[in-house]
Amino acid sequence: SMLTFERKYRVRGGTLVGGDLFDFWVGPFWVGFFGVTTLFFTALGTALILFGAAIGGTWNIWLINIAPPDISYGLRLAPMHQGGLWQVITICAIGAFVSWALRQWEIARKLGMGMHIPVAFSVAIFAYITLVVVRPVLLGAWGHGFPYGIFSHLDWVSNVGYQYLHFHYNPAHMLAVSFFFTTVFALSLHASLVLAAINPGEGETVKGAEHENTFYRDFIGYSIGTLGIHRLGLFVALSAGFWSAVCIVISGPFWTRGWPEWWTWWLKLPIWR
Ligand code: BCL
Ligand code: UQ1
Repeated sequence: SMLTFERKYRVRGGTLVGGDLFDFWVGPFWVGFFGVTTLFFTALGTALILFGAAIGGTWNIWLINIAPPDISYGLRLAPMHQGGLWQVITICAIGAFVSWALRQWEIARKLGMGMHIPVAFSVAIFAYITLVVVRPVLLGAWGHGFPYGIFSHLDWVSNVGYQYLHFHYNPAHMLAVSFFFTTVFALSLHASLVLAAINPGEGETVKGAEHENTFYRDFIGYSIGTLGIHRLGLFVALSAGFWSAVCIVISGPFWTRGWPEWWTWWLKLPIWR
């Protein structure tokens, strides 16, 4: 069944590819050309992950692992059982993620909205592609990609981290982590403020933007505003993803020694030397 407002928005158009061909709904879902490609890549990728698990010697969900090829394969295609599976799964993952972003783009066009959602999701895709394509290509081997598995990817993060002695000294990692924490902080401020405004005491009426602004002006002398907090939130969230991508792509391609050593120039500044 349809929600009351839904029929009004079921209008043709906005597609980037395929014209009217895939411009229809299945239940609540709009299909579109990229709905079909998302489904294709997701189904194929998931089937290959299941196949990889089946030949991997364990069905223990935590231990299932699909590893990239050995470094010795460089940037060539590897045999299926020696990392080729990881390569095809990576292609499927990128195909599915990019299809999903383009589907968001088409739906935003259809509804005459801004492109904030596809732009935001693209930053997450950018971080993923940096991990499994950009950095491996810069280092000359697909074997630098991370393995697909719950415990195995944790091991990869730890091993790669300690390869640079102390990853907390990576300046871009510092920024990424700080932006992640700031994002959580901003959302907790926003969520608690909105819930406080709409849950007044017994007998009081629901409060709106003026009360929200007044709370923060009384409290810290400044209110960023109801639109502003969402702009700030998107900025800090996308910055977290962006600096994550930077922190890993510079580890190896740009800096090969321990990250603590990178700070030598800083420690030698005349101010405190
Ligand atoms: Mg570190 C990376 C935080 C300690 C080594 N580290 C990261 C970053 C993040 C972080 C900044 C991972 C987020 C990211 O990439 O998002 N690290 C962090 C924190 C600490 C920390 C907070 C801490 O100590 C409190 N790190 C350490 C220690 C080192 C260390 C010191 C290990 C010993 N860290 C590393 C290494 C790496 C990180 C090595 C990285 O490679 C990683 C990084 O920056 O990667 C870029 C970006 C988001 C994504 C990549 C997700 C993409 C999602 C895609 C597009 C969509 C998925 C869809 C999904 C499949 C669909 C599911 C559907 C559902 C079923 C419905
Ligand atoms: C804020 O000022 C504001 O405007 C009224 C919101 O909108 C509802 C908020 O959610 C928050 C958290 C603030 C306060 C935030 C800062 C950065 C001063």
